[in-house]
Amino acid sequence: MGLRHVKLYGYFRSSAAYRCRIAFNLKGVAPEYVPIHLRRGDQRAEDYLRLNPQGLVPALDIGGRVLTQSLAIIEWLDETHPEPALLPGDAANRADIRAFALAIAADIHPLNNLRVLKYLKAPLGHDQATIDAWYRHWVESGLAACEALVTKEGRRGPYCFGAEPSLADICLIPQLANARRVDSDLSACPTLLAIEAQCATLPAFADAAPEKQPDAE
Ligand SMILES: N[C@@H](CCC(=O)N[C@@H](CS)C(=O)NCC(=O)O)C(=O)O
Repeated sequence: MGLRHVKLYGYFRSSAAYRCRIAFNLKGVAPEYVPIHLRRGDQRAEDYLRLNPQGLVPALDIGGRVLTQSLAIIEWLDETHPEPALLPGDAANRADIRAFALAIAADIHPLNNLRVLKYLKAPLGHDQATIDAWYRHWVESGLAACEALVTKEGRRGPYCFGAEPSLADICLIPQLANARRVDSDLSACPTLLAIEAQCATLPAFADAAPEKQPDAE
């Protein structure tokens, strides 16, 4: 089902936009997709900065009003389209899901974002091997902690926190895709990899993959 007047600004390889694509697919609604070419620097163009002064994707134009930050966009979607719930369960379960999502979105992802990696190269002058080591370090240690979060109190699978995919799975799958791009060692994360295999069986996840997007290169 199309979502009239709603536009999602993203980039095929952006894991934050990928989170939003999965969430929209799970809800069965499709905003118009507007690609912003991050490698070319389109996120810093004046027109785009008017939409998102942070110069980051995603942004969601809901008709004259623009929402930013993937988790805020997904919570807006969950509140306006309650089924299926992306934050299911009781208050403690929802806190677990939010904590896992933030462990990725607030603690892992920002350290490996494009603008941070570019800054390490210039002006700081690090070579590509050092930058890749930085990336792998934060993603491997961060995901090992996420593995502990989903196993800490007796696991209720097959998804991160129960029988249905939630905001936690929505954040996990794009972060694993990022980790693979720099050949990270994921051997400390067998449960996360099993969750990934489970998510891959759902078209909502499979159709949101970077290589399936119209701007994929
Ligand atoms: N916390 C933000 C992160 C957004 C973000 O960092 N987006 C990246 C792509 S995944 C971006 O636009 N990077 C552009 C740049 O670094 O110049 C969110 O969840 O939406």
